[in-house]
Amino acid sequence: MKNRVLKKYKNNPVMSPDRMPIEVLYTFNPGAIYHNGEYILMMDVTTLDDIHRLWIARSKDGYNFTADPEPVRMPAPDPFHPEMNTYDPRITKFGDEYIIIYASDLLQNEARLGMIKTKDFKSFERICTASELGNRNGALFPEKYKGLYFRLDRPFGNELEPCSMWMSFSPDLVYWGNSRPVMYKGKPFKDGFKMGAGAVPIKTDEGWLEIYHTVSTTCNGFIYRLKACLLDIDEPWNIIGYTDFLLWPEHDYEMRGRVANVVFTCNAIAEPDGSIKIYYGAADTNIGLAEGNINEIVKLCTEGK
Ligand code: BMA
Repeated sequence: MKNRVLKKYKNNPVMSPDRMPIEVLYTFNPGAIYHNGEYILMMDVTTLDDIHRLWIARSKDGYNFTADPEPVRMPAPDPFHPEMNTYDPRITKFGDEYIIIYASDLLQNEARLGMIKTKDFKSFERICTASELGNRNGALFPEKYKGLYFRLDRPFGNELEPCSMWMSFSPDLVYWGNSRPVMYKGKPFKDGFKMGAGAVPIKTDEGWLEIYHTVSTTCNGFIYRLKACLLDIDEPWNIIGYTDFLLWPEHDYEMRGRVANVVFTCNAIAEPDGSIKIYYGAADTNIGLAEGNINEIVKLCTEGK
């Protein structure tokens, strides 16, 4: 691996269906955070009934994970949105709580943003369903903007059509609005048919660092790859820098599975030594780990703008 900014862990994947306590179809796209001496992966796990469930795996060292015996016990459903599939969770530490925004489907592609919270990753409480139909890739910032919660999100109509990354604001996590586009095809890229938030943004001296996915079209289907951008601290809907591709599918575990040619992230863990860990979904089937250095990624963003 030449001089890559994000280096894939040599023993990838760190999680795959064969390491689960029961037979499952896929393990992918985890939210991830370090809590109480443990790396927590909140994974998408597809069970044999083809339902996507949130399921936690834990690790002391960040490399060797053990899945819980059972999926997350979700709090009682929203009576107006009795979700079936739950996937792509993004975990934000806010005070002494963790707020999780995830895709909540009645059926595939009837997606809304679900929102739950926990203090211990054992019991979970529902906050609300935080969007109308047709929204995914919600990532809550870990602090408020001028007194308001704010998040990246991704409204879409038909998921086969182009869609982009937006930002919305809320006084209370329940009512969201003042929405605006952050990034779309042409702003600033020529490529990227679709794009959406990946990780919960990380605050740096230069701006909010966001690792996100872009989807390119080929004559043989989509390719999902990761890039990074920097968002202005004072006007966070403004992109002030961005990189080329940082992570792409190239190995068997990233190119064969439920959906081929996909690397996708819902997390980036900033370590105290300035390094970063990204637990990424690979071909919607496995979970890989890529590591890098935050300053190097920020530098690439500012050089690339
Ligand atoms: C996106 C989401 C992700 C998935 C990706 C590739 O739209 O549904 O969960 O990893 O497609 O299939």
